[in-house]
Amino acid sequence: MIMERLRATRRLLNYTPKSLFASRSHPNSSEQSICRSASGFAHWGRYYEHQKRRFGGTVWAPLGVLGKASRIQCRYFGSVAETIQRDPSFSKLNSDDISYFKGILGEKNVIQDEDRLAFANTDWMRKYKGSSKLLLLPRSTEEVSRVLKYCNSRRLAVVPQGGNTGLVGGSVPVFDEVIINMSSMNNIISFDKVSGILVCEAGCILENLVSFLDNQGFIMPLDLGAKGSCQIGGNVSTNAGGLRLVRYGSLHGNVLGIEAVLANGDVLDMLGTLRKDNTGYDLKHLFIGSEGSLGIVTKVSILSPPKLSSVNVAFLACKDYISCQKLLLEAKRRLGEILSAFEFLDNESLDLVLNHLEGVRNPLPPSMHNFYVLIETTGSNESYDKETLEAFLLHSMEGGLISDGVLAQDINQASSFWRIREGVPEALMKAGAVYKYDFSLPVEKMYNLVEEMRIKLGNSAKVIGYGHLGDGNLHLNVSTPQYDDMILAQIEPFVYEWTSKHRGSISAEHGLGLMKANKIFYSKSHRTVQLMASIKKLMDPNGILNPYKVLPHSMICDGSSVQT
Ligand code: FAD
Ligand code: 2HG
Ligand code: ZN
Repeated sequence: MIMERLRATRRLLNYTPKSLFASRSHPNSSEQSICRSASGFAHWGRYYEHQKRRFGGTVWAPLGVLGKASRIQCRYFGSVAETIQRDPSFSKLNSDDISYFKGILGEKNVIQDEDRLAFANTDWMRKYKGSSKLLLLPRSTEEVSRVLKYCNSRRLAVVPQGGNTGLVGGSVPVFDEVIINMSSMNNIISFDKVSGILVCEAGCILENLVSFLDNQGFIMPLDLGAKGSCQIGGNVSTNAGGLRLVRYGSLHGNVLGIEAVLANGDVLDMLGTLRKDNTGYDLKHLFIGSEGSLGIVTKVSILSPPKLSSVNVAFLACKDYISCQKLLLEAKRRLGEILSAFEFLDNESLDLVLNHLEGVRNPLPPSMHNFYVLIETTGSNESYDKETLEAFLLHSMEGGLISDGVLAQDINQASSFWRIREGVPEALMKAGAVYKYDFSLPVEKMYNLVEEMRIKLGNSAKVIGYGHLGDGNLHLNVSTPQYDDMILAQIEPFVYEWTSKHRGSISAEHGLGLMKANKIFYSKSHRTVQLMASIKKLMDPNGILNPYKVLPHSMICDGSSVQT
């Protein structure tokens, strides 16, 4: 036993990668993640072509069920087993509308091409599909304002769309809503090297901002697997969490200002660049996480921390979930301010990645471990950071919290460890149908839900658990060969009731979108939701912005239920 421990400890500290990691290249190589690209996509057309390739050249026709029935109702697989009616108060698009939009945006930014529409109508998971006949690509705030003003006057419903990487069906139409995609608003407006404040347009792709800041010696306070496609406007609108929230906090803290266009076309200039500003209600927070239901975010100012030179990444194995929890506590205590990520995945998640993603290998010798933890430190003093991390690892190994582990010796190894963690959503997509849940739960209870779900589903599905353990955020995914209502009925409402009973949140970071609009009461009181509905009514009286999403549609339509 002691010999085994010693061997494991040696591997941890003297990890020599060559045999295992011969083929990996730069962390941003296109193989890294489905969504990564070194250059990003400045233009929607290129973006579309890339995404089309990514999905194997398939362009999807709208769901059969949306055919003749689409005018009145639609039904989605997965998490929305209920029927949704098209709101009859919305107008239908006509040729005058198209001419008007062409007049504002120019012919080439008014897209009616079927292939491109099929793509924009379909979400990343290929689970939610709308039947919009129009995609608009505004290039300025002024254009967004004119488009919305017109849509509001005509009662044409719209869907704001960023990189379309959302996981809750919020970024695509439910019926025939006009899609307003922000990818043509992708300019960096200013960067202040003294304060680290970046001001940019909402359509900037996250990875492009990361590259820009990297050249300036700064970083984005936000990082996620979808960075090669998602846009900062989408990130702000979903209040995306991601891989480094444990260190840099949420966008509510990092976003200093926002410019947004309201449903009636009014432009709200809240694009402050001040760290401190207590003049009245801080309305920008309403737009952070409101998923396009209150306005379209057109510009953002964001505080970026300086880039620090010393980054270390360890990939560790733990025998049980209790050890993962204790390791987290130790990491917080012993690594303190240099801890920049604490991610976990269970054995089933790792298996999925190894079985479905090419070129991904387990850096540990094949042996049965139940859990894996990825720890990253970021600091400014290389020798101090390394010593601190190594001392922590040795201590944890000796205390039995870690059963095995490897410490990356260079950037390629570090990125190959990250690839394992970031690759889970992609591997799930390749495995078949997936029921995706994103819970905030007390860390000590979190994994019980995965175990209970496994018992409930038996052999009929694979249940996997992973996520941002450092933030108490569990990604519970149920993977099956195809969608099946019987499986869904075993998962829901069970998982929501369980989460509510443990005072968790049914959406830690992905939002509510269409998937969970009617589930909000599991996490918020009736009174709170009523107030939200009143705010929505005040800001978007005709309900044209991203209808059927975020809040229960009945509360938006029924005037009596939104009184405060
Ligand atoms: P979209 O998907 O286009 O839109 C998302 C929502 O925001 C929609 O409701 C849309 O209407 C609205 N919206 C978009 N742009 C605007 C705008 N300018 N103004 C107003 N509303 C707008 N999420 C996390 O939080 N953490 C993760 O770690 C994470 N990892 C992911 C990994 C993968 C592989 C994938 C596919 C997704 C991941 N996500 C994660 C989910 C998703 O990437 C985030 O929600 C992201 O912030 C969405 O950005 P987007 O530009 O793609 O927005
Ligand atoms: C992640 O952390 C994303 O990888 C996606 O939030 C989570 O696929 C999921 O469930
Ligand atoms: Zn996540």
